[in-house]
Amino acid sequence: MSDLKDKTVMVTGASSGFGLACAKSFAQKGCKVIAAARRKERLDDLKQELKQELGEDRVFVLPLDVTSEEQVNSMFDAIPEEYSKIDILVNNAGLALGLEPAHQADLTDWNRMVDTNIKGLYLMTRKILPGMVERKSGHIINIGSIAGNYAYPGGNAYGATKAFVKQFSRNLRADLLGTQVRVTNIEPGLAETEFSLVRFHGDKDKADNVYKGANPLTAEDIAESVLWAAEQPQHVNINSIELMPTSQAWAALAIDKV
Ligand code: NDP
Ligand code: 8X3
Repeated sequence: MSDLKDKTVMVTGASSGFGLACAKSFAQKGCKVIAAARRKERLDDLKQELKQELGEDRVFVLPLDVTSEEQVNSMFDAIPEEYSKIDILVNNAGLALGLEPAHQADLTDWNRMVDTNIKGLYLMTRKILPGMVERKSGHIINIGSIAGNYAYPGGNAYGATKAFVKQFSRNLRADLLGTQVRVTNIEPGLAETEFSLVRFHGDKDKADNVYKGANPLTAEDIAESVLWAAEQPQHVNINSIELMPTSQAWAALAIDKV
């Protein structure tokens, strides 16, 4: 196992769900964490909580909208020198919006998913990768989804953005051969976070209903798989991890009978 102590880890979407759990887990392992998201107050709370728990400050709060090329391009102006050599990037910021069939879906939702899950992820990667290649060390950990592997009704654009994440991760590996930079795609299934609340535009009853009785994965389960991939010895690259709750499995293909 590789020792993560004193590694610098940047986590996007650290204000909630998987990103929050990852930021905590990496800090608890002795890493310096750049916690990035749009909701700064939540990141400030995370910083304070970890400072109290660990007895030292290991979090740099970076307010960031990953869809903004300008913000991503200028982010190193705000990041202090001691956090500037990023060893691990967790590209986690992302969202699903809507579950309507394609012919009824809201185009604004589709645009936001593409901007965040695809463009945000590649902007972050393109910004941070050159430093990793130069240092001949680094790990990009993308948060994909089972939705990038299997189709489901209403998954339309969301699933397609996660299929991008899957193939982009593989293509990065192809480009990075010989650089020592590792790439992993984590592909979770049903996990209880604010994901459904966002997907259903704040409808809490609808969101709660997704998880009721389902015994879903937790954000901590995902953080554990992210950490496990990061802790592998340098000669081991975990290409992907697909995980689902035991309560989730495939169903038969649908047939429209007349
Ligand atoms: P949450 O809604 O709990 O967290 C999403 C995070 O993404 C928030 O911290 C949010 O922060 C951040 N985010 C969204 N848009 C932006 C943006 N433009 N710029 C920066 N940060 C942004 O959901 P999850 O933790 O569940 O989702 C995390 C990732 O996991 C997503 O990529 C999602 O697609 C994926 N996933 C989720 C699954 C699930 O069932 N929960 C399963 C498989 C994959 P803020 O709003 O403060 O900016
Ligand atoms: C989230 C998992 O199945 O709700 O990516 O799309 S799913």
